[in-house]
Amino acid sequence: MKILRLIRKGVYELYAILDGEVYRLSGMDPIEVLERYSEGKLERLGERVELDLESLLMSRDPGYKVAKPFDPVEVWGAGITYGAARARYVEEDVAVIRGVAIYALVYESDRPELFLKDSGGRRCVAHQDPIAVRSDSKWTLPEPELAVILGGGGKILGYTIANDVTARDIEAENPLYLPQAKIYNGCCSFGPYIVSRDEIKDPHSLKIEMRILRRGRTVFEGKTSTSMMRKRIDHILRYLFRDNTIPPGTLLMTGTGIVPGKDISLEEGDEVEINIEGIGTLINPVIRGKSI
Ligand code: DO4
Ligand code: MG
Repeated sequence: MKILRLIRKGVYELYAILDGEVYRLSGMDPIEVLERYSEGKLERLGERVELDLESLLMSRDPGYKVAKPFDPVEVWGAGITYGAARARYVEEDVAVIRGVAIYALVYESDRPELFLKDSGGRRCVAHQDPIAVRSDSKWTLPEPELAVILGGGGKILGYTIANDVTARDIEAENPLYLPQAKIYNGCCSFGPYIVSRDEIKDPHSLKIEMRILRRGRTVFEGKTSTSMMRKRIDHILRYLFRDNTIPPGTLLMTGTGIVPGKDISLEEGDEVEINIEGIGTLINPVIRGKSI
């Protein structure tokens, strides 16, 4: 099952796509739907409707807007889970302290890097909404990541696409500036779909592709696979939940394996396109500075 949320006339509408049919689920919460579905207790799927979701996702229908598929209580990020991220941070001498590259250490250690990206999800935006470059950053990059939606008891309910947008210059200046590099208005996007857990046979074998478009021209493209993740999702989750009560309805981003260099930075007017096999495509325009 896939879940998609739209806004029509200012009101949220929740849709489920199952076996090629589209159903409108009135008045239901997306996490509750996923929980019930995972337990085989979603009795009725709601009324079947004829909707061209692909056109809606490209925002060609002015009557609808794509919303975040759910409102996360918390958003967490895992860092340096891919060798490509380790290599880039080491090559750029990020946070080398007394001769030790802390990003190489964290890649090799059992304990993952985990950071709180947002609480309440207000800084995160939906498909087709603008992500932001901080007004005081000259080098900001997108991070395309597989993200998991967590239910009660830490159960994985489904998967989505996330963009962990990061002010790389602020992050590189001093490791203690990480929260400012990671957390600001428009620092994250996710969606447009949630794909239920049963539809993703192996979350560790999904192709990920990202493109940055500038005035319609591709100025960066990269690809990876979740098979390149050094730390498995279950392993990251064990650390996330250790002595830490994580509420149902939390989003965990699992790290990036596509890490552009210093020759590219997001600019106002760019568009970032991320595709994850079996999940879909997340597209966001870029602006500089954002109020919410
Ligand atoms: O401190 C660095 C975080 C890196 C990150 O967000 C990632 O690897 O995805
Ligand atoms: Mg990241």
